[in-house]
Amino acid sequence: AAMDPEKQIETRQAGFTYMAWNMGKIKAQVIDGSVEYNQQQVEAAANTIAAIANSGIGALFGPGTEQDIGDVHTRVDPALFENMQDVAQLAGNMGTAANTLAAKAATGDQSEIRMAFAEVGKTCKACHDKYRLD
Ligand code: ASC
Repeated sequence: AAMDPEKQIETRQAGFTYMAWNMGKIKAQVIDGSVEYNQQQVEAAANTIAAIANSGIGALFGPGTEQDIGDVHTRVDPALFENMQDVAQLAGNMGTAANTLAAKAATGDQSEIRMAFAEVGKTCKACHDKYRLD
């Protein structure tokens, strides 16, 4: 049975929030240096991002999820639902970049991780710029 629209919105937001938390861990360790680098932690974070990015999160943008439902607010641009092919490509780019980040994280090469992290961030932003409101 398909998840109801409200639950789809909440679940996709949970996924993106969880990715963002893991992006933040990598950023702190390899970009900002505010937290000491720990290869195992960065690798786990990258693997988590890749798993979510490749989880088929697009299935949570079903009919009825293009606008707020009661207290559940979504920033999605309704235009997303008219451009699912483009969205699938953007999502695919994120999955590919996330897989590369996971592979680099496994090597422990911080310079390579830094570059791969930036590439993942670009794929997040590409979709936000096109299909996220406010
Ligand atoms: C993150 C995060 C995003 C993206 C975006 C990249 O860490 O939470 O939404 O990267 O900021 O530009």
